[in-house]
Amino acid sequence: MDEMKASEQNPSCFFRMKAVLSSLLITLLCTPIVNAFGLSNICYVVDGSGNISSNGSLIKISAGGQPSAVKVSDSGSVAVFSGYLNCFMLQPGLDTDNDGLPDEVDRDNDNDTLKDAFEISGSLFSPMTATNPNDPDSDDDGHSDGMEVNAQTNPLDGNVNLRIVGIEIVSNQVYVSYLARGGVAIGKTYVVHTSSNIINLQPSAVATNITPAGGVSPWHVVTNVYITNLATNEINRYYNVSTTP
Ligand SMILES: [Ca+2]
Ligand SMILES: [Ca+2]
Ligand SMILES: [Ca+2]
Ligand SMILES: [Ca+2]
Repeated sequence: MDEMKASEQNPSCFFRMKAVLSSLLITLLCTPIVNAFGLSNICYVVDGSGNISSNGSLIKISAGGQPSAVKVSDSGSVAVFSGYLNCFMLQPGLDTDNDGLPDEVDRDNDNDTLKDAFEISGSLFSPMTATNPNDPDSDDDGHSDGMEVNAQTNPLDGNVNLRIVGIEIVSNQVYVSYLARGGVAIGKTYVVHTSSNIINLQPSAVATNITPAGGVSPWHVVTNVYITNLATNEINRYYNVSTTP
């Protein structure tokens, strides 16, 4: 789409300038003009299942499950489809994640392990939640969009991610509190690991197949607590919480 724009702008610029400037000077002048306006706003319509319109064209959009209609152009005519419009900026030649692939050919602009198409559609989150294809951490909470897919935490809420929020010792018992997702079947269970040595960390699972209950729809955030007895003469112990799969 952007290469087409550049090729359309170059000839018009060339012919406009040809009468007064040499072709070499035209090239020098026109190239930065095209680049300066090369920042494109790419838009997709996303349907109720998180599917985006094919090849970026605004056609074949399912009407299922959408709250309102969006008018889009369909081969020159105007049609009404249901869905939501999602846009992001694409600058040809920019390599957002410095992996050697410019954004226009990189399927994962920001290297957060979520492909651009999934970020636009939001279909890997439940509920469906679009993220920024040009920002590896859309809510700036230190947990990448890809990590938040794995944990099924809200990628647009910087206060919520999978993390331990407290470790307390009360009456010879250890309370390990962590933010989790409860109440709904998301295909994830939680695992608590522990280790006595953070330098040579070799954690072992002490609790598996944890399925927290509760939380408020749609993200069902809960503070879950793992409780264990404090070992005799124990000085240091470290904990880690993860999801499976
Ligand atoms: Ca890249
Ligand atoms: Ca990405
Ligand atoms: Ca992202
Ligand atoms: Ca995040």
